[in-house]
Amino acid sequence: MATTTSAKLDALKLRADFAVFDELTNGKPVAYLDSASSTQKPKQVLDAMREFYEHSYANVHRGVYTLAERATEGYEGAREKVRAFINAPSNREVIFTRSATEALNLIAYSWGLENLGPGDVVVITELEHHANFVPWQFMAKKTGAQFAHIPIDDLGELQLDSLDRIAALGNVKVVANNLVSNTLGTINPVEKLAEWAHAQGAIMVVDAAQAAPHRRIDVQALGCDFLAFSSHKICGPSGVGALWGKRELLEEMQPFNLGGEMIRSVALERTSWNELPYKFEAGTPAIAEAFGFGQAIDYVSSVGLEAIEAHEHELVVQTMDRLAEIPGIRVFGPPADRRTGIVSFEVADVHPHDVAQILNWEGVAVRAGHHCTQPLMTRLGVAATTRASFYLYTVPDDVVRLIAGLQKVKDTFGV
Ligand code: C6P
Repeated sequence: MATTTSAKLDALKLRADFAVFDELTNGKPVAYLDSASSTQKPKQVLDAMREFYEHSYANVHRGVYTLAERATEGYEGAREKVRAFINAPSNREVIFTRSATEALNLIAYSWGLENLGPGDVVVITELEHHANFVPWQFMAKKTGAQFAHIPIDDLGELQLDSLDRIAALGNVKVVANNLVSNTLGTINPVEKLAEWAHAQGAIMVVDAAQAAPHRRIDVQALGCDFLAFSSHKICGPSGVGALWGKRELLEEMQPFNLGGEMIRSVALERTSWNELPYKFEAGTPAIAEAFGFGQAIDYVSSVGLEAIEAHEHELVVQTMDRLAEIPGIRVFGPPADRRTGIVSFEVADVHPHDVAQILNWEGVAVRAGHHCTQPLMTRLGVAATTRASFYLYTVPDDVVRLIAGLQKVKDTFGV
């Protein structure tokens, strides 16, 4: 594995860290083009987790014995790695959750229930993942607030000239947007939206699930109030994610889950809450998984976020150039320089599930479906797309195999 941040990464060399690339699936090596859904895990992360489970495992924050202290150190050490990774001012502001989804629900419930009401406006976008759409839609309904969206243009980019119209609807209280769209790869102007949100007296919630693994994140530079992402999309284990929030907001919020660990004292008459971040971490957390999350952050940081971004950009250019040469293929979303390593497309007259099935026979793994973005599918006028997505271990040959597989799809269907 690379140990220094370099301008260019060597994906072929990095693949040695991932056992799956040495194996044959259905007689073929896998061209894994579904990293936006979840990434493969390097042996450095898996070995470290195994070592942790074998030699440093106990519950956290509860025991005074050595194993418990080691476990707590591993868990809290991971919190510090997450903090540094997103340049958060304090690790009290970093909360471990089960996932980005749980982090976004936490904000919608704990902040939304207390702060939204009739006359208020909740603003999301037309390209939100359901995880940052449904909780806000639900909370708007529950509190009587309006639910408004920022539309996109035909390239899948936000139409910011709609903001004045939205501001006229009422009291804008929250703006929730993904930094990178999981379906189109669009890089969204979150800094601008955060400025606008604050000018309205609103908070800015950033879903960074598809951004944090691929671009350097700095919550202070983004100017947001909350940011969420998951470990499993960044070479870490599933079952753990992170929520960052501004301390003053987190301090004011009610807890999301109730039970052990999140309390200061409990009596028959009254219960009081623990300090941050524990107020939001009820019960036994995903201890070794949080530790593994920290190890994954070390892994991708050692490769370098700039190198990952540049590598994926080259793959996107290669893919979009090749797809443009194939008649009957329509690529969705913006040009390569305004997207990350995600390419969604359709093959005329072939259902995306059939495309994915035939690609699978060729050993090419892609996702087909609505990608948990049904409002976006409606805007694009399709029920589903086929999506190829890249990461630090993707090589140009994977794209060559995707293109060859698509030719097979066209031959099979005679289109
Ligand atoms: N997107 C995809 O294939 P979880 O599942 O909680 O780790 O992440 C949810 C989520 C939130 N926001 C965005 C932008 C996402 O892309 C995702 C997960 C996967 O696109 C699975 S649906």
